[in-house]
Amino acid sequence: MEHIKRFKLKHTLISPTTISIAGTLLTLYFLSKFLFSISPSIANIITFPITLISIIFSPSSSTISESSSTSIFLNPYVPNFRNNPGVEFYDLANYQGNKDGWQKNDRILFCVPLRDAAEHLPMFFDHLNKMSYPHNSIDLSFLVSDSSDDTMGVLLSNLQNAQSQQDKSKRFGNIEIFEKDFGQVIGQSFSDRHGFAAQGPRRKLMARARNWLGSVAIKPYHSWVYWRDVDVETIPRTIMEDLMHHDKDVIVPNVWRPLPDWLGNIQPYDLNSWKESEGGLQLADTLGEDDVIVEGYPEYATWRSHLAYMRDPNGNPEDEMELDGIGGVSILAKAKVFRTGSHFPAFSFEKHAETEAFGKLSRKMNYNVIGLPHYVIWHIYEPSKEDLKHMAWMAEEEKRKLEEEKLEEFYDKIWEIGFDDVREDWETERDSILKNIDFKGSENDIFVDWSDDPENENNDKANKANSNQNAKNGQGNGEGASGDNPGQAQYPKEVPLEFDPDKN
Ligand SMILES: Nc1nc2c(ncn2[C@@H]2O[C@H](COP(=O)(O)OP(=O)(O)O)[C@@H](O)[C@H]2O)c(=O)[nH]1
Ligand SMILES: [Mg+2]
Repeated sequence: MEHIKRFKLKHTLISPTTISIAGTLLTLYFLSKFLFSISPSIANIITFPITLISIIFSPSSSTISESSSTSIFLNPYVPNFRNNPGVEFYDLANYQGNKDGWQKNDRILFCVPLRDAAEHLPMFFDHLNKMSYPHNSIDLSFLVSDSSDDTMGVLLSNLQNAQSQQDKSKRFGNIEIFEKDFGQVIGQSFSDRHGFAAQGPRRKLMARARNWLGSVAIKPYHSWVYWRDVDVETIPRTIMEDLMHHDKDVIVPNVWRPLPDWLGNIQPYDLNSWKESEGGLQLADTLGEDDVIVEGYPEYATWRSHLAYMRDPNGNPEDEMELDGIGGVSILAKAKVFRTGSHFPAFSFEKHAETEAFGKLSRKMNYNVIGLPHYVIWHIYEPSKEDLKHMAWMAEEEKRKLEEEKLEEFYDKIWEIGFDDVREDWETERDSILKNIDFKGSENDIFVDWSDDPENENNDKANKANSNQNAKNGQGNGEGASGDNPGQAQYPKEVPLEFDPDKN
């Protein structure tokens, strides 16, 4: 692990014992300037020993920024603390934040608040390890609060992996972990966190957590402070440089989230980045002293322009938009913003709290607060309670359909095995079968000749008996008894009604 002492910058260059050397150097310097105006090549020969000596005398030359490395000549007096062990000296002018900080060794304090974040940490570290900003110049600071999962354990093992990488340039700078519970009782599920009533208290508590973290972690040698939530799914590896080169006091990207297909694919996520509106100001006037406006809820119609909705997928990622309130998923700020007193209000500041109030407060302190409408990072998708219900219903539907399909398949098999499909045969045989049918039907009597039956005699008797009976009942003569069963009345008299060839 890199050690912070490495970055204590020049403060012992001129002492009583070195005063004569410094005097000589200064003389040589002015001489070289003079010579340079006459002949640059002669001047280079003279200035080379000066450069060499200043490198040797500087205890941390590798980390001195461009502006500071020349300050020996611009600011000759630097107090000497060599004989005061434990005293550190920082010229804070050297940590203002350069727009090309990755080339100037600007140190970034990277702050991450964590709660029940174990499941997200591997993804988070994956992004972290891929970042292009020089890792040695990034100091990581975590605050773990109110967690019921193994956030701390997972954090430690991921840090261990990161800091034991063979390639030392991949290791991060100083790392600090703070632990403090704030008694957060609002659950960490999507619906718990995003219920309307939860917003005010939750935002105020988160503000306290951020302030604790930021205030204990920031060191004089930090030029930038970057705030990042753990649950970002997709983010460019150049995020630091992409934000930094805009050279703004406070800057945020646009934050969207992916959605499952059935919900429409993608959606703006962070509605906390916005530009103030007349409607918002009027609403604020109607609210109580401690109230906190939160965006995205019908209870508070503000009619503000949200950074999220300004996005054009084909828009220029460099485009900037002035903001008043900002979200906290990914904020890059110059360290001086915090040093001069801006912070995350844990109370209602202009009817806002936490990151939105940080934006407003920073504006009030004349810092510029900027959003990038077409430069997008992607928060994870977490299903709400409604989404979970719908997903459960979809899963049931899918199961039901599968069972239905299986059943259909089964019936198809039974049909194939159990029945011959004779529909085609019927088409060809129908005509020859039907040709023997007497379509005139009941108009003609059908005579059955039983004369060659050996039991003819018995049948004859039976026929006669039946005929007599039928005559008595009025059947068989076409009159019909009730009219309910006209077909029966048209059987020929010779055929017994209940004739059964097996019995007779
Ligand atoms: N220290 C601390 N971190 C928290 C707390 N609540 C959330 N976080 C972390 O703060 C970041 C943002 O929280 P999150 O719940 O994702 O916010 P949302 O996406 O705006 O709903 C994440 O990294 C969380 O792990 C808390 O009470 N204390
Ligand atoms: Mg989140």
